[in-house]
Amino acid sequence: MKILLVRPSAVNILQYLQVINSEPLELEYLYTVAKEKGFEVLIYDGFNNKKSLTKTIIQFQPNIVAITGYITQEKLILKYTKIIKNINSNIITVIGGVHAQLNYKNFYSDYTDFVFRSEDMQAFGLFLNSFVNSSIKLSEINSLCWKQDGIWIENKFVPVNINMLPIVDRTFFYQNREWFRYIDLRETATIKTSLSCPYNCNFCYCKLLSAGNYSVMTLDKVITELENLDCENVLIADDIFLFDEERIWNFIDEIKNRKINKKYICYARADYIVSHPEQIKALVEIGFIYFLVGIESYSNQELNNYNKQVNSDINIECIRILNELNARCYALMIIPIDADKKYFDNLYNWIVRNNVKYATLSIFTPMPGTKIFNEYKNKLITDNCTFWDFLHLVLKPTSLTIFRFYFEFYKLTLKIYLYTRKTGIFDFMTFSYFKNILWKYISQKMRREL
Ligand code: B12
Ligand code: SF4
Repeated sequence: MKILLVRPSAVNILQYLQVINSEPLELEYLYTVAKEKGFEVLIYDGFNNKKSLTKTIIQFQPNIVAITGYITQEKLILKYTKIIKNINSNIITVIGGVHAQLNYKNFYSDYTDFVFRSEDMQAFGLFLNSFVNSSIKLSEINSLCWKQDGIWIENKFVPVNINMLPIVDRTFFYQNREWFRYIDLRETATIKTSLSCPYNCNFCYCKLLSAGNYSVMTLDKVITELENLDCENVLIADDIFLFDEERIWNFIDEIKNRKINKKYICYARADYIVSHPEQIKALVEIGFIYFLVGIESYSNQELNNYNKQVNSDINIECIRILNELNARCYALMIIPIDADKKYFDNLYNWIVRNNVKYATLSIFTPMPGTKIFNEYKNKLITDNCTFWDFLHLVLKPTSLTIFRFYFEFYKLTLKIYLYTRKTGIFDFMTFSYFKNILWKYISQKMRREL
């Protein structure tokens, strides 16, 4: 049996800029499981593959196509399933991934055969085996949604521990390593060492994954993965990597003992950084370079509204500590929907005053699956899933017109870009870089992607 694993193409121009282009680790986990079960497997990475999906299917002739994706790709995934069935109605279509986990019903369609609601790789293995071993019952597969006589059946969802993940087979990454970069860090691999997050910020989708069950990978497994990883730069894709003080000290010791020499990017909270300056110094010494910190806002009122449990003084101190260590504090900021012109100006002044050298702006966007989505669901001004990229308004701004809000948002984004440019991290974006990106964009559009 042949299995094709698909990450859909990027759906907006920003993605084409490829300032960040991440390894499709989720597909590599599926690949590992399918290979281990003895199937013939192929990864199709729509972000990067030059060939169209249609051509790939016709040539590879898979029996099963498993698709991952995020909210912005919801319609595209559904379109893929239709195309697949039109090519060959016998091909089995399976959908999974973070968006499907909490919004699985959105994928119930005539062209979808199965939807997975969990991270459980053993369940995926069992699912594949069920096609060659008739004693395996679909009803016994954790979190699987499947159709019986046209009716969708939802198996029980049992949250899993991250330690069930297999040692990932990175053949795909090694074959295509030049695709994957993190800003100025070329050839960046991804690892994931925890599921969900123990905090409770009310806008957050990530903490709801794995049914909100926070689990961490044993340090031994993490260190072995890093030791065997043939790549200098590593994105640690945990929602929060710095949580357990003792685990992080042990991590630092092990990296030193085993002489692992890499550069790291991780997500962290400002309060952890402020309360562990010595540990942060030690992390910087072993190669931590980017700290992606959910600063969210300069206003205490906003921070309270988000239940961030961090105040503005802590945020400022966090930026100071990281600057002093010459680490890069990437401030993740949310623009509230009631922002007026003064808010945008104040934010820029705050960024400059506090020497925030790196920042990204996200427009406040309630994510389907979160509690706050229900609060806002009647106020949405669009149902276009591609707008859920934090760069579009999905709610009507309350202090500015839509046009003026976008104007201020993109003006500030540009100002921050120009400010950050001085640090040199965007120096790789030369004229020929943009030329290549534009060419990739046009050629992908010309073959109409599919
Ligand atoms: C790294 C990252 C990226 C990378 C891309 C990574 C990638 N592999 O494609 C970059 C920086 C480019 C990116 C961009 C975006 N991202 Co992002 N990203 C992440 C982050 C931090 C980690 C993802 C990761 O690498 N996980 C590691 C893999 C191994 O874990 P996994 O995806 O959960 O996969 C496991 C299971 O889900 C399952 N699985 C996955 N797919 C499938 C498929 C099948 C068939 C099966 C059976 C199982 C299965 O198996 C895997 C192993 O257990 C997550 C946060 C998070 N908690 O997930 C946000 C996150 C996924 N991103 C998000 C969003 C919204 C975006 C953007 C749309 C907007 C933005 N500005 O960030 C863009 C759009 C990108 C696109 N696809 O078009 C949201 C998605 C929410 C949603 N409902 O879809 C998240 C959850 C963050 C958030 N703010 O809530 N992102
Ligand atoms: S700390 Fe970060 S990942 Fe955790 S709930 Fe808050 S925003 Fe989400």
